[in-house]
Amino acid sequence: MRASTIFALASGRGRAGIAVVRISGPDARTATAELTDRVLPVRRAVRVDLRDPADQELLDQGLAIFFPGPASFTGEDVVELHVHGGIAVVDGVLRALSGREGLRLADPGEFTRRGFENGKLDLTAAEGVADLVAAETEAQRRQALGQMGGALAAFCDAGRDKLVETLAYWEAAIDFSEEELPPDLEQRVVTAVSELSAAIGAQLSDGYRGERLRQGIEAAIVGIPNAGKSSLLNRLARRDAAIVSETAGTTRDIIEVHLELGGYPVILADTAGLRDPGDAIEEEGVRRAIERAERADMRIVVMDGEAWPVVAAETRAWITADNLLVLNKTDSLQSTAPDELDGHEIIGISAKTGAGIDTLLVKLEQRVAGIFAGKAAPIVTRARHREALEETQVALARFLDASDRLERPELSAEDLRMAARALGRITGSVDVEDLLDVIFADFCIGK
Ligand SMILES: Nc1nc2c(ncn2[C@@H]2O[C@H](COP(=O)(O)OP(=O)(O)OP(=O)(O)O)[C@@H](O)[C@H]2O)c(=O)[nH]1
Ligand SMILES: [Mg+2]
Repeated sequence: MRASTIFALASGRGRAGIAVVRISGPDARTATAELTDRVLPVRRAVRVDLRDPADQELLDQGLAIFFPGPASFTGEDVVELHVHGGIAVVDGVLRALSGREGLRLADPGEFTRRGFENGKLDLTAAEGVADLVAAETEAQRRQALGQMGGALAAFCDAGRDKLVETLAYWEAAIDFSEEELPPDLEQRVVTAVSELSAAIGAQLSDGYRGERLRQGIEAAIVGIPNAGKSSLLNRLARRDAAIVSETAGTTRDIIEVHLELGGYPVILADTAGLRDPGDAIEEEGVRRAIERAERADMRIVVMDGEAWPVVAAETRAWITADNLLVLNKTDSLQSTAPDELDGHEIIGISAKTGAGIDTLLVKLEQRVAGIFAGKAAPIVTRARHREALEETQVALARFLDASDRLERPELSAEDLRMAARALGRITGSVDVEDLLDVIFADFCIGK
């Protein structure tokens, strides 16, 4: 069946200097010819008048570039139209294209998916493209580029090659009688499998840094009502994201803002004040607050300076070396500002005046950087990778744990085969059809 030709706006929607419309498929060049009245040269930008083929109305003057397949992003013939980035211009061009026979609007991620299906990039690189487009901070960009560049794929491919080679040795044990076998065959295979298992184990024990970086590090603000948690969130976010009021128990839901701290993405959550709830809604708010604080990577415990030196029992439970202790409302403190509590440092701030916020930011940045600093860049960036590596580990362990493996070499060979398949699924080199819809649905249209 002849593949359909797809098109979409590849740049962001809205008003901009330039917008890029991408067309991919067998009719890309001819469809463009109908709009521009010229056959595009190969891989050279040319100035074109774009006209609606229906009535020859001028839509825009722009640039067109033709990338013949297979040396293109999708592996198919691709045309890029660079037009003025106005909503009416883009709509006009898309409408003119949609009127062409054999052309249709692309699904989310369809360009990259075609690239994958045509062998232009493996699954991990495709995910890297999506992550790069979504990257909001330097560290995320670096990680996405690493994955696009094949950091994870290289690890999986090397592991898989090693397994295939080992499997060939092992299958010799099936085909030959015990006397004919080299005496160290079993040992060699066991050593190779152990080494691979150790290498995967090292990647899995990465503290989930890759996933945390991709999604953002979670930080939660906790404390009793009226301590000034929402005021602090607004201060750090530099906008009025949460409602602040003198009524204790104002915040009920979790309110999230995205921050960049020292190049790392942080999702900061404001939570309901901890106390004996007055009603069912507050009860649910407190439950959510505790749940979020427990699962967060970092916690900022806010104490009320107006109550100092009294620290509420609800707050006491969170005073640990792991958490950042903040005393708010230092502007209305009755006594001198304390610098520690139970041996833990206290950072004095005023969410109202902004005093101490810079110090708090430095401490936060140190903590965030501490999660990543000095460690090799993680290559596992999604739950999908982790699950497949864990599955590989389980199969390898089954092989290593079977002391009777030489008596039943076929079963043990199957363990190695399963491990190789699980590794292969990460890059998409084996049976992934069922995964593709899920992975590419993550993309935006035009990618
Ligand atoms: N003087 C002073 N007042 C503050 C400061 N920070 C917050 N407040 C006031 O304290 C009150 C409570 O502030 P919120 O930020 O709503 O407190 P909260 O911890 O979010 O309270 P709940 O949502 O009820 O848990 C408001 O009246 C704020 O204006 C501060 O640094 N100094
Ligand atoms: Mg609040």
